[in-house]
Amino acid sequence: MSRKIIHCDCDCFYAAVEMREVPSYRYRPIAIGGAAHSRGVIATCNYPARKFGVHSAMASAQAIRACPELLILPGRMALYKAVSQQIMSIFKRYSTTIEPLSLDEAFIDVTDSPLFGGSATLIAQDIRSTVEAEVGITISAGVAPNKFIAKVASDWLKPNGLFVVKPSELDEFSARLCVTKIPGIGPVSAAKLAAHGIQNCADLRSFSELELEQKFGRMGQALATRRYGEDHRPVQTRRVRKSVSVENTYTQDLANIQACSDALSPLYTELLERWHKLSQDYEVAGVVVKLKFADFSQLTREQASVEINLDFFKTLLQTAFHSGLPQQQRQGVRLLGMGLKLKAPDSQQQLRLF
Ligand code: TTP
Ligand code: MG
Repeated sequence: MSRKIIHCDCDCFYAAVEMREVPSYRYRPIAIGGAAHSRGVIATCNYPARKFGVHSAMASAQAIRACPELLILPGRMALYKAVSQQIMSIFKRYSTTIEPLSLDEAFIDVTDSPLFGGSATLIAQDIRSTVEAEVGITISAGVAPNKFIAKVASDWLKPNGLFVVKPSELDEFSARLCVTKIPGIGPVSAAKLAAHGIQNCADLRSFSELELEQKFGRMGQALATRRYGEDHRPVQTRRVRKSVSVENTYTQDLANIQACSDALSPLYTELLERWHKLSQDYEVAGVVVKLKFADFSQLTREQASVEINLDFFKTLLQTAFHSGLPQQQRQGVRLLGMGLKLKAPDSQQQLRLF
């Protein structure tokens, strides 16, 4: 059975909200992020700023070098959350099967919708114009028979675009897709694939499923399905969290392992607060630490665990710190993160309890 999925993603979301509040910002490069002098990072920027090469996750100092007239605003999370809720409530007028992915992004399943004669394209167009009229920001949408291609499609004509991939176009459209469009294929995996002469989904099709699995392990399975533009995952109304984490970028690098270890304690308090909000619905499956060094290289280490304890994190941090390159250690640590891997409670066990 073919589904009708719409993926909606707001254009430069935080920046769009700021431009709505102050219309003159539309005509100049703006970004939301931490200040350059306190080693902040860009969360997002408007499209005029993108012309200069400014982008999410770039150091603010580097962004200012690329675009000296860039105005960096500190960001107003409470406002962005309120706008997000307003947008999600508009989505709910069109379907009850909605899966929010972040504040500015959601999948909407309209397979059984009677609206607009059942045309997902017309529904998507109506969602876009309603959000623009009622909220004052633009969104891009992708329409496709599944989540994978709908998400690729929403990005296709960004900003303020609508792109539709019909079931009959799925095969041809996906053949041209670069492998990096497949979720989970980052630069490292892409390089590995390129070494086998694989750039796009059409290239992947000349291998058998078995060959893909032999060559690329678990990633091979995903490649085998996605290369034909297929994705059988349903739109999931209730978001299942896989992890919860907190992190901090320090104004001055943490010089040694002792400084890092001391810095874990306040992070741990914050993590526990977040965990307590989730603990009714989840169990702990593991602990994770993340380190970003002064040269921006980063590493994460995780360990299976059903308990949470600050000492677990300290031990794991020791291992992570000492597995960093000696040169990175000398340069110090600019960011520390800690998190928990989560799993849904074991339903069998719950049954046994009752
Ligand atoms: P995105 O949808 O990835 O980006 P965007 O909406 O700003 O721009 P685009 O038009 O390309 O969709 O993320 C949504 C918001 O999440 C973004 O406005 C700010 C925040 N964000 C961060 O804080 N850090 C990040 O690294 C990214 C990618 C996003
Ligand atoms: Mg967006």
